[in-house]
Amino acid sequence: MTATASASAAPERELTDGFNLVIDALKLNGVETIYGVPGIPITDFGRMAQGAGIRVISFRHEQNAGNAASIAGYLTKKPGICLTVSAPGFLNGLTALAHATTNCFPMILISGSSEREIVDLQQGDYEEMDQLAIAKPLCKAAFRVLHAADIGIGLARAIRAAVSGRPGGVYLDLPAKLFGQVMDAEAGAKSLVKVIDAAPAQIPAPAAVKRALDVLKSAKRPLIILGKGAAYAQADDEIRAFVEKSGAPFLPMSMAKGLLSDLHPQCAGAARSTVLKDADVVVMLGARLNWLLSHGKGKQWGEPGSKKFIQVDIEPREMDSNIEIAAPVVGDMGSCVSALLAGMGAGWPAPPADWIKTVVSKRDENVSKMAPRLMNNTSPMDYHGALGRLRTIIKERPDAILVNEGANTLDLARGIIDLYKPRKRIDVGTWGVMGIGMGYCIAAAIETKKPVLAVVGDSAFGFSGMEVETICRYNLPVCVVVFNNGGIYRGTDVNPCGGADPATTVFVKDSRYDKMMEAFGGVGVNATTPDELSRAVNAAMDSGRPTLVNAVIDPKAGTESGRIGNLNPQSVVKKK
Ligand code: ADP
Ligand code: TPW
Ligand code: MG
Repeated sequence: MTATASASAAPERELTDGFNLVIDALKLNGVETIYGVPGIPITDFGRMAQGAGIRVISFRHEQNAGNAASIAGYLTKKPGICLTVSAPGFLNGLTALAHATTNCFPMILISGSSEREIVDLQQGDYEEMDQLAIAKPLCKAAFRVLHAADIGIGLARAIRAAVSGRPGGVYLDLPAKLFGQVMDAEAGAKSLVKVIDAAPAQIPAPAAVKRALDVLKSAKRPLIILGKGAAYAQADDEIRAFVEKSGAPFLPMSMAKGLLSDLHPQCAGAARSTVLKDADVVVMLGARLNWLLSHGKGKQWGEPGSKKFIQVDIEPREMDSNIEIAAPVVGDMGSCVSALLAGMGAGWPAPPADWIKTVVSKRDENVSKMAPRLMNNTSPMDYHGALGRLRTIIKERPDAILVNEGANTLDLARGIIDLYKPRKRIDVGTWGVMGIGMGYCIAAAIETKKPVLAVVGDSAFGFSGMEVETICRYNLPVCVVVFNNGGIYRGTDVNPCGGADPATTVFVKDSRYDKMMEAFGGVGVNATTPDELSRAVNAAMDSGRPTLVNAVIDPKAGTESGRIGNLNPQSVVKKK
């Protein structure tokens, strides 16, 4: 172009496009990390996002990226972002989106999609699928953006839907064509929306607070149950003050462990059966009366009608979901607990001393019964010997994040490993789903910048095991301990008809999962005794190097379905 020609041309308008607008919208709303898998139509988007300073973590499978995003949401109270390609990538991410919704974790699954015109006429586009329709029943909200000018609003809607009220998974569908749409840069910038107060406080009604305090005051044997909704809310100081002022024993659900230390004098974790059966007033803080609490009924809960429930939850429809709630308190945890505290005033009466004495003596009895089992150094290891060592390691490193999945590996670790600080334990959650392990490790390391210890069954590990490459690639401070008992629940099953095929629940004997980590440059250790296990994990936690310890567990040590064998239907009419 000559100087004359350029001087005479109309001044060029600056342009932007869908790629840039999505990135600008994410950055404007404080998104720092995206978890995903690249491919058409989002490869360039991932590159550009990285170029724009967003951390883009590339996984080996979308389900693990989605699980990472979901737990990032739980740990930070900001929606975790998962980015996938169309149809198959989207479907791989969908399990995690549904998991996030079920667990009340804020997450946004952003998927590229094919051309609407072709999809709707079912003309066979590349990776054709009506993704929006498929996502809808599995998440809290689902949106599609068709015009570049709507990207700002689309993302704002997704963020607000994910974190306000009861948090959950949100699907955001971005068709390939959208990314390439061009518009005037100034108009584009103006179209972006910064979400103000994405999760507004929800103040409980004073009458509801008073009703709850009246019920609590009437209690002779009060109990407080802390759930992961309470841990999520980050109202740690208020919750501690409320529990301490009430003087009631508390029982943490698994991911609420550490919200108040498991060694807190009021912790009744080791007296679970006693408190559930004998309490007369139960305060539920951010926990649902679902299968994990036997729906609030049955033998575990003592005589029918023997207790009254106070429930604090942000979701009004949670009340009376399984049984009658005598005092529903609807609002966000921080506001509700603060209102309860204020209403208690000074001089709130302590619960009757005999109740506290009963709970404490049961707890201490159970703890001392367990103690010797945790100190054994036998080989092959049993769960108690191995977990006893890991319990000490977490005690010495209360800031570490514990990731836990499996059956026996899960149930026994939950009971044995104490937690001391809020949101340090993340696990299989409401579904008891296998496969959260490595995705959770990666997000926990990235979001909290703290060392991560994963305690996972050999079966559980297999669902996300390939992500050890991701752990090595990003050089994350993650130590994975695979409890290798050679199978699902046990490693001893045999094929009932004696054929060449192995039993359905067993794996290759004497597998060496540690070699997987070595294959990608990390540290692998084979540990056959609790002492060896302890040395290897301590070294990993000190060095921060990606490590996998293959912990050889006695194949006979576990039980079928771990602690939930009662939910496992078994045929009584077995044919020969
Ligand atoms: P757990 O599995 O630990 O028992 P659940 O997942 O069953 O816990 O229950 C969590 C509950 O917490 C849900 O009913 C959810 O609506 C509620 N919740 C989530 N966030 C908040 C919040 N900020 N304030 C109050 N309740 C919340
Ligand atoms: C997505 C069913 C529950 S627990 C488990 C499976 C397959 C594995 C238990 O073996 P593991 O632990 O991990 O070796 P251990 O110590 O008892 O030997 N698919 C999904 N989720 C679930 N929950 C299952 C299957 C299951
Ligand atoms: Mg196993």
